[in-house]
Amino acid sequence: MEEIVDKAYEDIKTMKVRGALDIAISAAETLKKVVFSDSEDTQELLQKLKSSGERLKSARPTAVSLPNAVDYILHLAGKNSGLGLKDFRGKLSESIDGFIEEQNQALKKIAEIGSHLVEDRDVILTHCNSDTVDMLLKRAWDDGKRFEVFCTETRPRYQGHITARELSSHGIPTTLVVDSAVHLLMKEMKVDKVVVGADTVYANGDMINKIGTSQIALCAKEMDVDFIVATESLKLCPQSLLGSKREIEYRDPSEIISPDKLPGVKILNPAFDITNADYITVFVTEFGVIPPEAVYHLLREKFGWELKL
Ligand code: RUB
Repeated sequence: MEEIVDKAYEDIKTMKVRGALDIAISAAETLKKVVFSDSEDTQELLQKLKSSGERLKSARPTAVSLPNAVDYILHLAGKNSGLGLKDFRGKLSESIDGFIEEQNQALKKIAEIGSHLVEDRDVILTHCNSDTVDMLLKRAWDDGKRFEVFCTETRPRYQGHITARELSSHGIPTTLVVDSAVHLLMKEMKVDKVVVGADTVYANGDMINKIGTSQIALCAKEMDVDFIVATESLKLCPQSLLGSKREIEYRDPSEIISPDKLPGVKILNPAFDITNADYITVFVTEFGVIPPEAVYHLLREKFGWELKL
């Protein structure tokens, strides 16, 4: 059992599994495996689920989808802790399947809703790689919209290459640019919309996404370009209602350059940044298109169970 959890932890930490939605689903799948690990009784299994969940949560600190997925599953486990081992396993594994299915449905719904925001001849800019954004753009293309997309390469891990490959192989005209080309591009290529994903969305409508996102939002604001965030409600941060700290992951400097190549130079590698709500036009969620001011209400509705803890 420990090996399964260790492997999932490593895969998330080393970004073999990456993207806020995928890491949440991977944690859920791992906990489902723990549900069927050797245990004497429900209480013992509950403890294993709790310790495995804590370990998985610590793999990456920024995307709230990860702790949300784990906390939700542990909440369900706690609710069913009065059941005998067999029933507990059956009930919890079914609920985990339900949770994963819900996320897949949310992804599809966002694509369906977000497709309406894309117009013919749009020039769209995206950053990093978001499954949610990819799905939305592919859906818009399948719905007959004809547009083009610029992808930033997204230093230092180049997730933009994944996006460019995905969209281009779907037939969408796609251009890759360096991250620092954004300001120029908005003017010269007349970008109509920025569409990005999210790792964490706060009660006040601020959001965290890949490093560089907030700079793009600043440019978009200056150029009067719509800044659209496609996000499942799983990325809403319930703790933000209680004033939680915002944690930005700093990754190993060697992802940027081998430190021996620059002796004496400190290298910083922040993986995410915070975009202020004022710079966001709308969020596209599975519940519809909402302005940043409406995030608070969605959060309260969705995470009622969490806030009672
Ligand atoms: C990925 C990233 C993505 C969000 C949303 O960062 O910032 O934009 O996670 O992705 P990393 P999705 O590559 O460091 O994980 O829509 O797939 O959840």
